[in-house]
Amino acid sequence: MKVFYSETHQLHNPPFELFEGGQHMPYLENPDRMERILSVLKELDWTEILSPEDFGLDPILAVHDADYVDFLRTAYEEWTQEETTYKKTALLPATFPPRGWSHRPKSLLGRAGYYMFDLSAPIMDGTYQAALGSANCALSGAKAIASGDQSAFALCRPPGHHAGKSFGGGYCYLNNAAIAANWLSAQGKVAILDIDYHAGNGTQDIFYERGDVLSISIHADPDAEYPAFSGFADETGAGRGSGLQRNFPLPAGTNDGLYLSALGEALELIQSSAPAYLVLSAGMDLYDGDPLGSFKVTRAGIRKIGESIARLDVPTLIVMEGGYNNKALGINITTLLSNFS
Ligand code: SP5
Ligand code: ZN
Repeated sequence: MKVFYSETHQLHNPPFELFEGGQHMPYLENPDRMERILSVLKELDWTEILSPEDFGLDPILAVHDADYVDFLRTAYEEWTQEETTYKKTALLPATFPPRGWSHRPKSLLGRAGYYMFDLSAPIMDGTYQAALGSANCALSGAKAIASGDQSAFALCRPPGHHAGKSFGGGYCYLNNAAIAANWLSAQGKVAILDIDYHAGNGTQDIFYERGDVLSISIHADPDAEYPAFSGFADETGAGRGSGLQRNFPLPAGTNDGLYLSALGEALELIQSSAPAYLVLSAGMDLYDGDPLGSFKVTRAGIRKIGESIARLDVPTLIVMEGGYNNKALGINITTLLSNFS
C-alpha cells in the first residue's frame, strides 16, 4: 500500500489550544502524532512511504473559496506586520460573527474570526505550508487509486474534515478528503465515509448541494459533543444533493456492537450508490480512551470496521483525520489499514 507523507506538517506546531472554560491545553493535534504512526508503518513490509506530488492550487480552489485560501496564505505574515501589545505566538481571533452578520471585516483579526469557527485552529508561520503538504498527500493518494491501486493511505496532518468551503476550525484548514474526493469525482463516482469521532461538518458543507457525491459521517451526537452545530440525522443534503448527506450520531459510551451496526447501515447506502471510489476519513479518536472521545470502540472493533469497509471491494483512499491517544495511534491506524489490499 502506498502511503503519502510530507514532513512539512512539522512547520505547524501550535503551542496551545483553548478548551471550554478558557483552559489553555497543550495542542493535542501535534507533530508527535505523525512520528508515532510512521514508526509503526515503517516496520511493516506491505507499506511504501512516498513523498506527495505537488498538485498546485487548482484542485484546492475547486473546493475552497479563493478568499478563504488567500486568508490562510497571507494571515500570519500580515500579523507579523501589525503592532500588538501582546507577544505573537499563534493567530487566534476573539470575535465571531453571530447569525446575520455577513460583512467581511478589513482587519486581520476580524477576518480571522470571520473564517475560523473556533479556537482550535490557530495560524502559525508554517500553517499554510503544512496544510498544502497535507492536501497534496490526499491528492497523491487519489491519483494512486485512480491509476489502479486498490487502496492508498494519505498520512495527512493537519487533518481536514472540519474545514468547509470558506471556513476552518477543529484543527483543520484545508479539507484534504474533500479535495481528493472532488478530484476523484472527475474520474468516476465517489462516496465519502467519515469515521472520525467528530462530525465531518466541513465535508458536509462542501458536498451538501452536490448531486454526484454521497457523503456519510458516523460520529458522536453533536447534541453532546463537538462540533455542536452540525452532524444531526435530519441534515440530509439540499437541492440536487437531497438525500446524499447522511449522518449517524451515536451516544457517549458507544461500543463495538453499536458502532458496527451503524456502520452496517452506512455501508448498505454506499453499496446501493455503487461508487467507483471510496474516500475514507479515518479519525482514530473513536478509540476507547481517546482524550477527546467518549466511545468504547476497541482495537478488535477497529479491525472489524476495516474488514467491513474493505469488503465493499471499492478502490479506497484512506485519509488520516483525528486521533489523540498518541501511544495507541500507530497500532490503531495500521490495524484499520491492514484490512485493505
Ligand atoms: C480533526 C478532529 O478530530 N478535530 C477535533 C477538534 C476538537 N476540538 C475540540 C475542542 C474542545 C474540546 N473539549 C474537550 C472536552 C474534553 N472532555
Ligand atoms: Zn475528531
